[in-house]
Order: sequence, then C-alpha cells, then structure tokens
Amino acid sequence: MSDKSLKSLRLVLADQLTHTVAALQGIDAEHDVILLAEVRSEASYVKHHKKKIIYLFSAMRHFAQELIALGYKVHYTQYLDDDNQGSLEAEVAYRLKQYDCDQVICTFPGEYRVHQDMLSWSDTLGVDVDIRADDRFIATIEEFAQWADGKKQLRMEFFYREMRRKLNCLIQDGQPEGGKWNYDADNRAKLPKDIHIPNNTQFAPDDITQTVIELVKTEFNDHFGDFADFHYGVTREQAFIVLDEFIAERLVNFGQFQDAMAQDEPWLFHSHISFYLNSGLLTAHEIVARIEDVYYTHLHDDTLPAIPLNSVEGFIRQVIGWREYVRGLYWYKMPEYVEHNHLNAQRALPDFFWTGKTKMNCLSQCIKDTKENAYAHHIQRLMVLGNFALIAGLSPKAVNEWYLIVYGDAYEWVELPNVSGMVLYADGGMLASKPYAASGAYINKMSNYCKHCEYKVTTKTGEGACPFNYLYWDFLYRHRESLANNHRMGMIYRTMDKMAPEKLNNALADADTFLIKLDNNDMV
Ligand code: FAD
Ligand code: DLZ
Ligand code: SF4
Repeated sequence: MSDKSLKSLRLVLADQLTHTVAALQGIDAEHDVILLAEVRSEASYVKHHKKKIIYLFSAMRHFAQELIALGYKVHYTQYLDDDNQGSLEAEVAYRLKQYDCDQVICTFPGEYRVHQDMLSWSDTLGVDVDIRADDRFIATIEEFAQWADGKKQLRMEFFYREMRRKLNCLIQDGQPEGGKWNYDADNRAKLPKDIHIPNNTQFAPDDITQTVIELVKTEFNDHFGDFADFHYGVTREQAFIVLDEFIAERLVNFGQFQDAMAQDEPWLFHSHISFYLNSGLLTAHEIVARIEDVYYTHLHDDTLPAIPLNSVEGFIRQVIGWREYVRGLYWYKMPEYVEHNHLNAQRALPDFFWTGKTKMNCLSQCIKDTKENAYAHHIQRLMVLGNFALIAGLSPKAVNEWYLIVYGDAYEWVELPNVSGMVLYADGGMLASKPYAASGAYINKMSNYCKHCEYKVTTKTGEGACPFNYLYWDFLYRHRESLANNHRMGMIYRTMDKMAPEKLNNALADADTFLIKLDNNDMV
C-alpha cells in the first residue's frame, strides 16, 4: 500500500498513457514525480516494427507534455539522453534517488516478464513498490479466474455475455438487444465490386513525431518495417477523431464486411483503434459507451439512419468479448502458456514473412500491408498469415515473436493468446474449440486475392495448385490422432475418408515437396 505522507515516483509505461491510469490516481501534484522512460531494454527485447516505436515514443512524449501542462512534475527520459539508464528498473532506481522519492507507484503491466521484474523491485530498490490493478479493463484478473475456475472448457461467448451483463450493454429488460447475444452469422459477406471504401483517418506528423522518426531512422534502422508515411494519431484527441470517423463512416458496414479482404485495401471497414486502445489513449469503457449511445440515438430518431445491430454488437463483442477474454486467459495461464506446443510444430519461420517475397498473393499482400503499416486487420492475421503458419506447422515460438514484432498494437497479453490459442491451436483448445485451418477456397470466398495470384485456387494438386489446398489436407492428415475426436472436426475427417486415396496421396506428396522448398527458403 502507498503512504500519502511519502513522496512517490509514479511510473507510467508506454502502454499506460491514460490520464486516469491507476498509478496516477491520488497523486500529490506538488511533490510526486511522474516517470516516463524510453528505454533500450523495452524497445529492443524484440525488434519491434519501426512504426510501433515511432507511435509509442511520440505518444509518450505528447502524453508527458499534457501532464506538464496540467501542472504535474514529470521526468521524461528520452532515448538519447546521456543519463538514460537503459531499462525500466535502472531508470526507476536512478530517478528515485535523483528526486529523493520514498516509494514507487505503478500500474499492473501488460506483460508477464515486466510484472515479474516489478515484483522484485521492492527488494532491489529497498522501497515500497505499489503495483496497482489496471482498472482500464472491464474484468479484473481475479474476476476472470473466478469465472474460469472449475470449468472444463473456456469459451469466449459465455464470458462475453458476463461482460455484457456487467456493463448492462445492449441489454433491454434483462434480455440481449434484438433477442440474440451474437450476430456473427450475419458478418461474413464478401465485398461487392463497386463498394466505396472510406479513406482511413490520417494525421500529418508534427514536430515531436518528426523528431522521433529521425531517431528511429538512426537507432532502429535494422528493425522490421517501413517508416515512410507515418500517419497515426499520437494524442488522445486524435485517437477520438479516429474513433468518431469510424463511427460516422465505417461502423454501418463493419459487421457485414468484418471478415472480408481485398487486394491493396488494408483498412476496409475496421476501426483502426487498437494502437490507441492498447496504449491507453482510449479506454474500452469510453469506446463502448460511445458506440452504444450512437446506436440508440439512431434507433430512436427517425431522421437518422439506423445502424445495423450486427455491426454494433459485432464491434462491441470484439472490444469487451475477445479483448477481455484473451487478457483474462493470458494472466490465468501464464507462465506455462508461452511453452505450449500441442501440435508439436517445429518448422522455422520462412524468410518471406519478413520480405513478403512469395508467389502466394494472399500472403504477399498481408505481409506488404503489415510491413507498410504495422497493421493488418483481423481476418488477414487469422485466416491468411495465421492459417498458413498453422497448416505449414511453423513453430509457436517463432510465430509469436513475429506477431509481437510486426504489429503496432502487439503486447504479449493480447498477442500470445491470439497466436498460440486462436491461430496455432498450440494450447490444445483452451481458447478456441477447433483449429481455424482452411484451404484456398476460404480465402477465395472472402477476398479477391486469388484473382491476382500465380497459383490457381481451384486446382487442388499438381502444377500451379494453390498451396493452401494441399497443405490443408496434409495438416489434417498429420494431426488426425489429436484432432479427429474433436466433434467440430468430425465432418471434415469423414470427407477426408471419402476422398479417393490417389487424390489424398497427391496432396500429401505436393505438401512434402512444398515444405522442403519452404525449409530451404526457395521461392514458393
Ligand atoms: P477492429 O476489427 O475494428 O476491432 C475493434 C477492436 O476489437 C480492436 O481494436 C481490438 O481492440 C478488439 N479486438 C478484435 N479482435 C480481437 C482479438 N482477437 N483479441 C483482442 N482484441 C480484439 N489485437 C491486438 O490488439 N494486439 C495484438 O497483438 C493482436 N494480435 C493478433 C494476432 C493474431 C494471430 C490474431 C488472429 C489477432 C490478433 N489481434 C491482436 C486481434 C485483432 O486482429 C486486432 O485487434 C485488430 O486487427 C486491430 O485492428 P482494428 O482496431 O481495426 O480492429
Ligand atoms: C513496446 C515498448 C517500447 C517499444 N518501448 C517502451 C519504452 O521505451 N518504455 C516503456 O515504458 N515501454 C515500452 N514499450 C512497452 C513495454 O515493452 C511493455 O510491452 C509494456 O509496458 C507492457 O508491459
Ligand atoms: Fe492464396 Fe492460394 Fe488464393 Fe494464391 S490461390 S491467393 S495462394 S489462396
């Protein structure tokens, strides 16, 4: 517990840029010192995408300026400061002495390794360290554990309903709005040819951001990703503009086209708020309140167009369902979760995940988007990149590291369950009820990628066949023992059993040849 008579050093991490974050609650503005630090250990423990570092450093610098303008005492350690101590612990130790503070107050971090570190600080620093719960999430870690304890199976859908009830969100007279909790079945449309896709919200970099771009060019040039055309918001005000433009221009179509993908269209009808939400510029509570308010305002005002419930419910489910569920699962299952490899996948990550140089157009598109923007939307991450990683048997450690590096919204609490649980089935079904494996037909149904591809999606084996087609059967064949008993996989194994043996053997042989090439990093 913190003692109010003491002078506190209040640590705010790069993903805690919220004015009301726990570490700042009850602050004594006259005496306490707020510390934000750009440190080598955090910026390089994996080689984060250049745009992720630009975004975070610039957002941190803007946040510090706002705090100073509000009258707080702030120590901001810039990356190139001569007395930069290089790690969070060393920074805290040094600034404690510099400002003669008697205690440290921080907010529960987003990564297990940082939390472990923090737990040791009171011993190493010799002062009281108060690690306060992060109340920006809807569910506490304890609430998730209570919900999960004793359950044979954890499923997002049931946890999500608890979150809806907790917030009384989209609920009328105790019943879910419209009579159903989940409208996902309405959210699988392909994009029509002539659909207008609104531009994504962009901001010109200001002086602070320009300075950080120069810093990243010199200090992080060997990291993955492009720095050209940085256009993300870096303040709370800008993050709200992004949210509001999403609500005004894209929410109406978010639901039906949530799973769609299109050539050279990285943004579609998604919200692009994950950078801001995960770093704290926006909070889940305020986003959900805003969306719900807009929904009911439009519903009750005949002069305004109605916003489809499948869009509103679908969006809210992502924010208070999936996001809270993966966070709960992460803390419930760590540290073992990081070690899971249920399908014993051992293959190294092919080089093309970094370069985008592959003949498979869907993958090259998704990697190009990722490299340019530190962003890809959900179905690209899940059904193209993730699906390939799953059916090609790529190692969970390698795949997790890649996802943590390449996305601007990636922190281990949210990245790891999505990758090891949702994509790779490495946790053996703790998060998802079955692997999301799919052949090229799914990608062709949900996108126009195949039209621009050297491979032919309708060819199953042999010359020019789409690799997703034979890798899919090879995956199912390899893992028959562990997957065939899953009742959601039964039908697909019955289909496999009805296949002409020659057809299956051709698929397995093509997969072998392909995987040898993949291991050699030959062009595939
Ligand atoms: P929208 O499609 O507009 O969705 C709105 C919000 O819902 C998102 O901003 C996000 O906060 C939340 N959300 C949606 N799906 C999920 C989910 N599965 N888990 C958690 N939150 C979700 N999201 C991250 O924030 N960080 C990650 O590191 C991350 N890694 C992922 C890795 C894989 C393999 C997969 C399949 C998904 C991952 N996601 C991750 C979830 C999702 O892809 C992103 O949240 C989303 O693409 C962000 O874009 P958006 O803001 O436009 O999202
Ligand atoms: C991701 C990141 C980066 C790139 N840099 C910093 C930094 O310089 N200072 C900081 O406080 N945090 C940084 N982070 C975020 C942390 O690595 C970590 O992911 C989160 O704080 C979650 O615990
Ligand atoms: Fe991807 Fe296959 Fe379609 Fe090519 S044909 S874009 S590899 S799914």
